[in-house]
Amino acid sequence: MYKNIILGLLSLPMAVAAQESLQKLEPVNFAKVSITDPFWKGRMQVVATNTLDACVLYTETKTGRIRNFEKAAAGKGEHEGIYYDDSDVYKALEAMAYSLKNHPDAETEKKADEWIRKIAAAQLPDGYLNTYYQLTDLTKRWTDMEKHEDYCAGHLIEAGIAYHNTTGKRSLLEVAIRFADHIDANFRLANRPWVSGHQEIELALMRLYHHTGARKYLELSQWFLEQRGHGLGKGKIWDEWKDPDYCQDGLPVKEQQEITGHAVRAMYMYTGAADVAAVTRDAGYMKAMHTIWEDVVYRNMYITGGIGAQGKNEGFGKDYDLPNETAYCETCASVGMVFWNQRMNMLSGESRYIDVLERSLYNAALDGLALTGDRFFYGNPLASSGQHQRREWFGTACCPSNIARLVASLGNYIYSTSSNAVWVNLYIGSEIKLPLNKQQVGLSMQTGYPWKGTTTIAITESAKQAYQLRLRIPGWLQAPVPGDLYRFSDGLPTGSVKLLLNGKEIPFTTENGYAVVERKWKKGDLLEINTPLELRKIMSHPDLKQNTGSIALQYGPMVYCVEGVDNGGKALNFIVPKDARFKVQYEAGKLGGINTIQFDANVFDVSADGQQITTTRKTMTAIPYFSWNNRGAGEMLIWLPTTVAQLKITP
Ligand code: FUB
Ligand code: ZN
Repeated sequence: MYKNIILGLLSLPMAVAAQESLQKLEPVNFAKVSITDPFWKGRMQVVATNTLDACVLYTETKTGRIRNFEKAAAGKGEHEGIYYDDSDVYKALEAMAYSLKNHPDAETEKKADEWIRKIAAAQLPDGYLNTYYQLTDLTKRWTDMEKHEDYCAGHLIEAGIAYHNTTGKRSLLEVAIRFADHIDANFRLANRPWVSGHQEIELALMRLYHHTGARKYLELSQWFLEQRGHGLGKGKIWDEWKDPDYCQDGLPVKEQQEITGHAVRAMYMYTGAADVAAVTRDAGYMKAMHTIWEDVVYRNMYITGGIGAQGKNEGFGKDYDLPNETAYCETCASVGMVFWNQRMNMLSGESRYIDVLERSLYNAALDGLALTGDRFFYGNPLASSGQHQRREWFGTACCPSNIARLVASLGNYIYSTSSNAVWVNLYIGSEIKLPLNKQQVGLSMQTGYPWKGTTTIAITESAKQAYQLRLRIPGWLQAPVPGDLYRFSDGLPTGSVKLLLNGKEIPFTTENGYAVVERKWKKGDLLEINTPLELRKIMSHPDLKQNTGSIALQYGPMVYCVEGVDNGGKALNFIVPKDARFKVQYEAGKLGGINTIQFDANVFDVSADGQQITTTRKTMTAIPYFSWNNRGAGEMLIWLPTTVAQLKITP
């Protein structure tokens, strides 16, 4: 029977998605983008090896995640771990799939195929698949909406699509489709209420809709969104915690105006809502998301692009309440920020969403991954007294495979297209060849980003007719982020972009934060984009009390921090004086090659008996935030005090 479902799907019109989609921009899939970038290529290599090795080790050997599938297939055995652990297997498979595209590797593919066989063997004949309920009490399945059955299904769907895309193998996709159909039949078609306690399935179903062209997945995704905000939730969140806002269920999605609750759940849900809106152009979703996005970025986002200030709900607290040392800023939430902001950019064509995406990507998200690729941060604080340390793995292990899948699929975020334009969103060295408006476009981008502001784009295919290149003008040339949560404190003029075509400066128009150049491009044309990188000092909105009297340093997209290891073991005992001079320099041998910032500081030392303070003028070194904690634990600070009132110094 199942084969028939697949054959049926195959015969569905694959063009449905394209016809229906009124989305402004189309993403260029990572599989069409070959990354050559010195900064990112190394990171992708490390993910393909060390990060995936860690995922395999902890998924298969050091924890029972794969054993759970073996036991479920055998129909006996005790469930090991936590009820959402299946999702980590799926996310690791998704990361493997992306990575196989960039770095083909027979061993990785063999391991993935082996896991997929075990997953498929565990699936029940009715399509249900969840090792927790299968190994505990199947009669209780679908009774607690918080128990992540649909969340795990969502990650299964994403993995199935990714693996199909990369390898052409359908087996995992088929498992995913069977589970999606099980959910559709038992909930949407059966008119049985279900409020997902941990959203994710909405965005996954939209991916399945685009992948298969089957409209029922769009309808199911929309159905999941529409379940929210009507008091239908049942299970721990609703009955025990009495906190529907925790999972964004306090109001119908279209009526929501404020960001609430768990940060990852929120990001995944709004990504799914944006995906639905891209197809349906539902004004309700678009209006709600616009308002909520402003609430996130204008009042609730860290300078690193991290979100979710509090550990107690793994999510949002009060407006402007952004503590630094206890900042939760879960890595997964930053991955979610990348997803959501990409979708908002696709809907609107506005560069400010990419500004936020870039900030989260280069700072809060990348901080989640050690330079070696085999240590991870779950939370990403903005200050440390030395208590923070990346770890090999976590009991709840959502973050490692999430950062792995993000880095491995980086190509998804660089370019997009509209009817007659290629949009360059991120400056990352890469090559693409793709069809655009009945012709073939080929681009080869080289860049010194994020350390230098010069990028060249060489045209590798001559055009038959003119088309546009739309080049994002980084928002950080004008302001740190959209809104007034942060602003430059140094009064310097804002930077501006210069474009040179074949060595000569050219005029350009600007639209929605993109420089637009239209031309009948010839093979060999060379477009140079100069985005001046300058050291900028940032201060916070006065209501953000935790940062009163402090400044942060930014250079290009990177936020900087002071780490003890570069500064005599201390990072919390100095102030930046008004007359401090700053110097930026590239240090090839440090932390894989980074720009460091040297600046003058007044350093305070307390004698061992606590009786005396000495003040010395010293040169301090700041490093890009993402690279801290790669040389052991120690003090770290992003918001640097400018007066002694902010100091907490100890002997
Ligand atoms: O519940 C699954 C994942 O575990 C969430 O996304 C994370 O925040 C962590 O709670
Ligand atoms: Zn996580």
